[in-house]
Amino acid sequence: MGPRWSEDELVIGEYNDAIHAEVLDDLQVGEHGYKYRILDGLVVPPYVTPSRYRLSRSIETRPGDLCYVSYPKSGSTWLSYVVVLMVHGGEQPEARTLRSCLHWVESSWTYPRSKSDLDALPSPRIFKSHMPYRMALGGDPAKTPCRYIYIARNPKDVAVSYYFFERDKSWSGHYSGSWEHWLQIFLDGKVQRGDWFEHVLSWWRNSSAKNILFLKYEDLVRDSSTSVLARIAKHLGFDLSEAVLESIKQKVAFDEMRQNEFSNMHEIVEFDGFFRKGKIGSWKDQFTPAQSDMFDRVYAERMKGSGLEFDFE
Ligand code: PPS
Repeated sequence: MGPRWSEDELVIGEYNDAIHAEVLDDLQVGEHGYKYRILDGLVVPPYVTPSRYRLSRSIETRPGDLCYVSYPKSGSTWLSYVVVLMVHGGEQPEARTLRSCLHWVESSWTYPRSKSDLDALPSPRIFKSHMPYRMALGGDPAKTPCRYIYIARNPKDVAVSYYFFERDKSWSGHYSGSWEHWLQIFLDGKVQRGDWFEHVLSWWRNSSAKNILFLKYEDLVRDSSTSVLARIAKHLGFDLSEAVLESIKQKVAFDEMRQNEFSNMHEIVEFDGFFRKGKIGSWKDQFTPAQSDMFDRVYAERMKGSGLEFDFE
């Protein structure tokens, strides 16, 4: 049985509390109008609702299931297109949009919305999540048959990308603060999906599990061959030729994805400018030298002993 919703139902208009927040009494409004709720101690967007979160936690994943995960603004959409193409042997599927090929269970904006919707989905089910490890889709990832890919990006570029994504946009609760303020709440772990360090390190510390692949956005950007794509294919259990990997690489290039109606998310009214720069180091256009020094100090302290490093340029 196929999905019970149409692609038209996946079109997203403006965010609306009454529809998307599902319950209103736990919504909070922080400084500069930043709207959120707290779930299990984590700051999440209003459209991540208690019932959807419970559903995503309770999924009993089955062999063949795939789940890609990231902190926001870390390259997850890019990765999602790679995964969808790999599932379809390197070809763009018949569907109208990339989003309709993915299941973002923790979000009230999307389908599927019930256990029976989930059960009815054909394999392989491709799940999206922005949760830290302890709140992952499907329970404790290392103990499930699902194959997870976590993609992480250097936090200076994440902070900047996130600022432009959230600023004045209705789905985030109309955040209207300055960059300086945003940087502070980002470092304080008060933005939606919480503390970047905790999020990334939670998956990093569990990445020796054989069903978890930990990737970096920068490695994907810098990959002049197809070696990162080959690692992804191997992890997902797909035997793809060099020619197929090469064609995937071309399809997921920044300009290609931005122009392609299938992948550019034109169907989401508020996502204008989603494909912003797609580079390593665009933080340099935004951070002052003092902000950069302050960030570097926090970064050194929080990452100490983790064994995880990022390229910032
Ligand atoms: S979201 O909304 O949290 O799911 O965002 P996410 O997709 O994780 O990250 C968005 C950033 O990824 C950039 N992007 C790409 N970079 C390189 N190549 C490709 N194909 C690509 N597609 C998306 C996107 O431009 C955002 O980064 P910034 O720095 O804002 O440009």
